[in-house]
Amino acid sequence: MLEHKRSDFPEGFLFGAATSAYQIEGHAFGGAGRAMWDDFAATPGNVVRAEDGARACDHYHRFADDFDLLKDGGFDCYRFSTSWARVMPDGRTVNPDGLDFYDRLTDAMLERGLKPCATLYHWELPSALADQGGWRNRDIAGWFGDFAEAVMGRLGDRMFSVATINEPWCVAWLSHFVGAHAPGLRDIRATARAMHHVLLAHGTAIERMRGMGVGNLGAVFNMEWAAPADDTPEAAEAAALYDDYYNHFYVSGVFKGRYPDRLVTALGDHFPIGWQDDFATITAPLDWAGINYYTRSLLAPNDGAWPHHHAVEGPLPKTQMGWEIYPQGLHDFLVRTARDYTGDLPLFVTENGMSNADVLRDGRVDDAVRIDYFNQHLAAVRAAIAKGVPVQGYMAWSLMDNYEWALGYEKRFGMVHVDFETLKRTPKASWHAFRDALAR
Ligand code: IFM
Repeated sequence: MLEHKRSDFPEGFLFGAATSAYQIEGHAFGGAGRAMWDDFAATPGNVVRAEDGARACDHYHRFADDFDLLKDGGFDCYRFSTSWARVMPDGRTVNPDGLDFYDRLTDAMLERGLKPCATLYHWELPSALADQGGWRNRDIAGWFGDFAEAVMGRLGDRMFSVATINEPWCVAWLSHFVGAHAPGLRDIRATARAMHHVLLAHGTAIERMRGMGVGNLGAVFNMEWAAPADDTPEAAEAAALYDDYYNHFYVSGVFKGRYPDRLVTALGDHFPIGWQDDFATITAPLDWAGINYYTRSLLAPNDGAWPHHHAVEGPLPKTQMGWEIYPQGLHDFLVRTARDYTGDLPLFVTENGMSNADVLRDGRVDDAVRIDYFNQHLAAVRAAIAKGVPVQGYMAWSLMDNYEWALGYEKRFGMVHVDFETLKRTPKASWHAFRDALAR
């Protein structure tokens, strides 16, 4: 059971669940174009068992039942994403079937009283655009603006909120520096360009949507608390650098119109020419900001190449991902983001949750550890609200088990269990716990 109930939160506080297109829809259905994740997964060694999102949860055909679960659970809103490769298979030309699908999805949400919270891009870049350099190519800002206009030209009148790009750190760093996500590059120059272009594309889309009269526009940042592994100055510096390139870079660009000094020093030679002139677009005013939060990292210095640090294993209990459970970080990010960047702007927790090796037994999944995780993180949200931080909603990741990118279907984040053979859905104890809490 959740220790919190709806009435513990301010009037109008929204509870929701989040998913993303490639992770649940079934990318093979409905005429979607090839996406860079199809290519990445087809490259041996990139994804566990080379699994891809071709079928995923088959949400494409089962969305009505999935939305019934949200409604029956008492959720207020649903955070979903619109696949670029589905709407524009070649990255530039609209596929009417793709827009029709999101139109049906929107109406099905509204019919059930669910507020649609769209995220335009959650990582399935059309392969045709990846072939032209993807996030390394400055033209992506205009391409993304066109995509935003196409999608919101059709859906914009019915969205509760619209976010641009999910988790810029993952789009840029994880995918171009670490190489763990598509397109799987390990290239500092590609990284710096992607870091800047992802923000330029964000701002361009905001300007275009604002021009069309679409309202309640925001951005979603993933944040990981960065702590020194010991109390040496070197560990403190390692954590500060990590904090800069993981957390500060994107919010600083969007809300302050500048990048942290450490990163300008380290990456300045690799940013695209004229990057200093783009902040008028990057800082396009927003109506809200979202934070995706899961864990923290402990950083220690090392003698290797820049960024001269490595993460060490922490002592706290861990999820199936090996991520430490550290709810204090969510509280601290909410407080810090409002204090240093967003002020009175509404904040939303747009993702929070844990993967667990859930087992379906006698038609039930007893995910007590996940309920405990939610309990701890909802307490962190309440503590931030008590300090005056304007948090207006919380969205659990995820509605259902789905494609966890390079880790395939092995890591289960859902409040609803999915049998990936039969695709049968079974609400877990955590879904029942939310249903109970949201009715109280
Ligand atoms: O599954 C992902 C999601 O796509 C983005 N945020 C983190 C989740 C868990 O890793």
